[in-house]
Amino acid sequence: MRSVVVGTAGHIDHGKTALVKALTGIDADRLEEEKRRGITIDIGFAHLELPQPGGDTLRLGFVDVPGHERFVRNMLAGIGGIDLVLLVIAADEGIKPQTREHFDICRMLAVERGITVLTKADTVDRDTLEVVRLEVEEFLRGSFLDAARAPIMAVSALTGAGLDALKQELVKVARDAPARDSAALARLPIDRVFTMKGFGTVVTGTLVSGAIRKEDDLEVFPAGNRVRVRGVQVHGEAADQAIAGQRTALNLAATPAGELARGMVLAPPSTLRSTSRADVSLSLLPSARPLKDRARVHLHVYTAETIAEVVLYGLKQVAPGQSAFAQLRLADPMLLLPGDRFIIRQFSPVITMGGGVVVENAPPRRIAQPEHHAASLKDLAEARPPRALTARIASSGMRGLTLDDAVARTGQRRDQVIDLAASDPQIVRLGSTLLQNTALQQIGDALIVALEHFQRQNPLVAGMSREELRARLEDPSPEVFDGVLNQLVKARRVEAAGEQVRLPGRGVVMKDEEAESKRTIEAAFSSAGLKVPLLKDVLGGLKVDRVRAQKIMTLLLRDRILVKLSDDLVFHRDALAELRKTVQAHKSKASRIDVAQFKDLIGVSRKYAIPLLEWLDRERVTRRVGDAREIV
Ligand SMILES: Nc1nc2c(ncn2[C@@H]2O[C@H](COP(=O)(O)OP(=O)(O)O)[C@@H](O)[C@H]2O)c(=O)[nH]1
Ligand SMILES: [Mg+2]
Repeated sequence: MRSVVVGTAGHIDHGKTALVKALTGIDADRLEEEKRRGITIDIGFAHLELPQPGGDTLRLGFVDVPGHERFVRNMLAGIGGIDLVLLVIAADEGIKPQTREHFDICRMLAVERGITVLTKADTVDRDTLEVVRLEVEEFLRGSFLDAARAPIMAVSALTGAGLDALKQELVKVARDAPARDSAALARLPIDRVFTMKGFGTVVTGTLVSGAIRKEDDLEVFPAGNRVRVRGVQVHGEAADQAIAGQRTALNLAATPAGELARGMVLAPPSTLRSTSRADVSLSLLPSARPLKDRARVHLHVYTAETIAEVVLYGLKQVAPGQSAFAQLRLADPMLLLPGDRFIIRQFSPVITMGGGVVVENAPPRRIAQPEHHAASLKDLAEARPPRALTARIASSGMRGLTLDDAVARTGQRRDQVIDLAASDPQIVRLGSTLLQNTALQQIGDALIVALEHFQRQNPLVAGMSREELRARLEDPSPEVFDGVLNQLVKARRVEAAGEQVRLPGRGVVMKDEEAESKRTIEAAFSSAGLKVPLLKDVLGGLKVDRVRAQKIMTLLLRDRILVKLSDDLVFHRDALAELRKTVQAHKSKASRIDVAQFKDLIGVSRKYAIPLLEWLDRERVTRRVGDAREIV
């Protein structure tokens, strides 16, 4: 069964609510005040099932919006996420200000299809109807509702004339509407929250992507709290799940209605992130005033609204009718994803001035070259999944993009991201990081250059420690660094031994007496256990001179064969490993140990005991508590 969401648009009193009622039998004006005053104040809802050719049923969810200029912000909460629009124009009045404003909003939100409906056809004669039709055709020329593509239909909600033809046309237009992405992560912008006797809290909205099932846990954005779905309703009927493109009601367990509000969004927990900054492409209406850099505007995205500062990239202002890339800085965080459409309204007086599309929801904080940045945004703006992911990985350069970031920045599920990455030969996955093959090669080349440089400068040193080498590069994550290094080792471009990395065949060339001295030093410390000799005594007894002896020491320390705990205390790594075991084993007898007990346990003097205990603290084998140690 196919579901589409239909929105109304048009000037007040042009017959939107009457049309929805004539089509569905449902009065979308649900508020007491709306009924009393006879005008729509907030968005209302209705639904209709129509048979489709081929026997399948089409489900239409209607969002009826207010036409009054004072309630445009309510209209905006309803119109985001619709699949097609009914642009309603009364035959006896023709085009009015909110006909224009609502139509502009639909265009800015990139609504792609709809039907223009001339209502109240019963109130005018045939000639007048034709005049209005011509006026409307002229008004729509070149737009998505151009009469050459989208029909203009005359109806009367009073007499029912034209309603059947309109229903048939709805089936046709709905058939061409592309299905929303039900495979992506679910997102439900909340448009209503209420309490139902015997049920508890209910929220409704148009599910813009993904699917929501009974018993799902969801996160509330931007608040961050969790809710559980006790029940799902689609088009007023209980369902096991709601899928993208459906008007959806969720009954939430143990969540007071006061914790939720229009503008919040529900999505799977720990996947997406709210943001206070977004890079966007925006356009101004020809009727708008110029938009200055740093101007404040009202921002509307789906059912949410906040105030945003518009920071232009390399421009002083945007002229009416023009487009530009900009960063929006939001007064309140929102959940935004690339491709989300938005409307901006002038700060004061509040009138619609333009709209656009979110390009990036995690833009860099500092932009060194705004023009260059705008160009890269152009690439990203044009990229739809799966290209959107590839483009983001490309722009992440040598740092790469983690799977978590990829999910939060594209709205694709983790397994989709993994599959996309796996199917693209240009992309490599190292653990949880994705990066471009070319970036991987760049890191590899930079690593070799750093290593060559180091070994030229330090001919007596066998190699570089992994950490030091990583620090010389543009700070790749440990898993990227390890991945690159492993590849280089496999390709025999470098050699890795424990902590040390070196160019092949570039081990230290030692003279015989140096090699012998190295063995002597190591043996002296190895055999001493924790009762180590004084460093100067060991060095003094070598066959090589002081400078060489010092270099050999440096080597042993760099390779972590020896570990220095203070100026004159050096231990062999095996002795320290032994110490660690002894202390850990002691835990079965006592979880605490004081200095005296420690001295007894390992048989050393206080002079040794203190630095050793401090080393154990640093290694997190023990934790200092007062004068004693807790064994962790
Ligand atoms: N004669 C006639 N009156 C209509 C028709 N459709 C709506 N109306 C009347 O026009 C007024 C405004 O209609 P409504 O649906 O509330 O307009 P909305 O503000 O666009 O929702 C109401 O008094 C309706 O009864 C129609 O097709 N024919
Ligand atoms: Mg109405």
